[in-house]
Amino acid sequence: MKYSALNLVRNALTGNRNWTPAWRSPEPAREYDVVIVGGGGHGLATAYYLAKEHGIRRVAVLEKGWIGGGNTGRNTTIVRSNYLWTEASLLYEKSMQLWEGLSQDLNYNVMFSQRGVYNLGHTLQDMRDIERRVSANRLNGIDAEVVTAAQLKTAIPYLDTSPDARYPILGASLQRRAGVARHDAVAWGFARAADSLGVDIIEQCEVTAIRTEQGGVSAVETTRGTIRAGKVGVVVAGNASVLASMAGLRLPVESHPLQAFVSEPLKPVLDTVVMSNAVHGYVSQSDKGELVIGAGIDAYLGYGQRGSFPTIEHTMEAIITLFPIFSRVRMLRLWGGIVDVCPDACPIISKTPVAGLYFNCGWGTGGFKATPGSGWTFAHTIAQDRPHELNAPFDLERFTTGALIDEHGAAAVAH
Ligand code: FAD
Ligand code: PYC
Repeated sequence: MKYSALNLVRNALTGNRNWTPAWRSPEPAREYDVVIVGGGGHGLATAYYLAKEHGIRRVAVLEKGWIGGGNTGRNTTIVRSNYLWTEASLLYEKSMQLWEGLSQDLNYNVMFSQRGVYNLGHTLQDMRDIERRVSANRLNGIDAEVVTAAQLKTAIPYLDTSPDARYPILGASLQRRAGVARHDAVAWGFARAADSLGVDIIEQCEVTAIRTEQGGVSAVETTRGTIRAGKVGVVVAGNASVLASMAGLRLPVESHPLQAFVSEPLKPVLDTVVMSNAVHGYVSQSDKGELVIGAGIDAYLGYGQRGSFPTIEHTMEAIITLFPIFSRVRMLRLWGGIVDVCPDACPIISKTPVAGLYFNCGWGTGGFKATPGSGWTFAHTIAQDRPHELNAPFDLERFTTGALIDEHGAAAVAH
């Protein structure tokens, strides 16, 4: 179908009956070279890069609900690469570089907007940590700068930079290349591009068991029948432990709710992203005008995609502390996702003791920014049966060797 204004009107008036779907909806084949479990951004990106970079096209993405319906469609879309340790910085920076060409690569506008991300400092120790991280970022070739409270006052006029604020702002780190992207478009863009390379995207297809033969993966059982594959990549975020237990594995991962909120739409008031670890909240403004707000995880473990009232109150208090002007804004809706948290606040992109079974999880509160880089490195790991040098440090092995990469300080959203 041609994309003309007339077609747009016709489709709107006919309930989109004749709209050509952007990807096929095939019946699952009996066998694939690779099965990816989880149709979030990471799973779809993995399938895309398997086909594009490694020529592996007999690939299925199995999604129990609808693609992007998990954390991918529930996150607050912040993209940055300013992590402390070299291992993490390089991984997230690979992702940043892919983001910078993603709309062109997928031929789909993912609305990547490099509007900058500020991480505020409220104490002398915050400022020392900021300076240390900025230096570490620069040594890794990542753009980062320290800005003063006076610069913040000019750049973000509604931010309360007064010295008598409850948590006075002493300065911030700024990554100018950081920003936001449109989360749904990321899922749809990867889905459409993967589909066009022959990947089968199968929604409403829950994996209920993982079968092994002679120490290697052989098939998955699903609500739509048995699907055989010699390689299975599992990318199910908050459900990672559940899938791991199907293969007799235990992961060092806990699942927590993480909430987000949007306000009623406003005229443009905030053209960047502001995060504060100490006050503990963050806010940006979407292209529709809504304030997009979040804070940290709900402390308890759970799989319900909702959080508790104390976290809602805490988040609102934080945002109003930072931006008193927002106290009169009405909130429109809130929701929760389930994030998978590792003890060192870093992900797992790894082979497992079961041959042909790979896990990608543990992104906690911060995996959206990693979507392209995660898919790119996971595809390499699956195709070559060995990690790429960028994800080798994120192997499961680190939990036995002790070579943890502690990124709690750079997580920005506590988890
Ligand atoms: P998901 O998108 O969750 O995809 C996993 C999929 O697996 C789901 O669709 C699920 O239905 C499917 N699945 C589960 N079990 C099965 C099964 N048995 N069979 C088949 N399919 C199954 N990160 C950032 O970088 N920036 C942010 O601003 C940010 N904000 C966030 C705000 C909130 C409220 C939340 C919840 C998360 C946020 N994150 C953020 C984290 C980010 O959303 C995630 O790390 C990332 O989206 C994970 O992507 P994914 O593809 O791995 O997971
Ligand atoms: O990791 O930058 C991040 C983030 C922002 C909001 C949630 N996670």
